[in-house]
Amino acid sequence: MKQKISIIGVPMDLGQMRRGVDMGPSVIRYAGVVERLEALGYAVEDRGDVKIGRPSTLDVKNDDNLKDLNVVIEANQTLAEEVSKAVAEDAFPLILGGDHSIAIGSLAGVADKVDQLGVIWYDAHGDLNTGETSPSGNIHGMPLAASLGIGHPSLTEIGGYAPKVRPENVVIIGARSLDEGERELIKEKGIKVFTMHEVDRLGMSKVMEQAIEHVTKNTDGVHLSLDLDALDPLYAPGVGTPVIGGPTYRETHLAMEMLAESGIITSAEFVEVNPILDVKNQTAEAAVALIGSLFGEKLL
Ligand code: HAR
Ligand code: MN
Ligand code: MN
Ligand code: MN
Repeated sequence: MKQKISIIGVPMDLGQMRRGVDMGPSVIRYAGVVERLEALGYAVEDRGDVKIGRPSTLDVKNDDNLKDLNVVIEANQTLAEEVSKAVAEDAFPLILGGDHSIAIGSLAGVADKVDQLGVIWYDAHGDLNTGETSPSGNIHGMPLAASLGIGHPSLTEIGGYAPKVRPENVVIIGARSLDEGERELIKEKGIKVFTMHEVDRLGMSKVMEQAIEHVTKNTDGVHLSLDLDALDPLYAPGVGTPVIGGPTYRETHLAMEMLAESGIITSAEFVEVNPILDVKNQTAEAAVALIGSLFGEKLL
């Protein structure tokens, strides 16, 4: 019997400034995610969407450079509880965003159930900012830092504990837009990063071999956090912060296929799909196709 997959939607768009990414879970569902997984023989349970509050006019930007902090905290707290329930039922949590700020809640929900959690962060960005280093105040640029226990306590303590993950158990793949404070943090903590330079130089196959080895060394579960803006905007135009020069659709499929073969992934999220910015739904469709590969779909 294959493991049950629990889908959790998180229609969050307040971690950044481009409206519309709150429709991400909905378009990923319309693109057929449940049917795709069922066709692979999985039992799929859709747990619906986490409720997202509306910001008060007093809460747009606070003194800590953390936009819409209260709504983001509240949603992530609820998400952590939902993910935790799925894990308690031995289901595989598959979280659909929403902007990347929701990774804080996803990781809070999975990390307390495993001793040491590994994380693969597939993203054009590092998401390693804090209120102090962020050029934007957008919390979707901070979730990896928060999960490492770095940043404002109201973010690092979501789920009631910190940190969720240790720097040596994290690998970032596809990075090509890093802020100064993020670079410093990467060096200080010794975080393993395969930037686009390494992807170009080694090829995705070698990158994934090395990433899988790194992230499984001292861990007993691995979370995949896939930001669709990791892909080159040619293949995933429907994202709020596109950065030219990313991995192709096929390279990203290869990455997912290698993760499927390795069998290491124990939870995953697909974030930042914004249908308002998309072209003929191709970013949502890419997300669903990549989810298929992650769960073992083969070309032949
Ligand atoms: N690094 C920039 C910031 O912190 C841009 C972050 C864009 N982030 C995402 N998530 N789309 O990866 O504001
Ligand atoms: Mn991101
Ligand atoms: Mn733990
Ligand atoms: Mn990104």
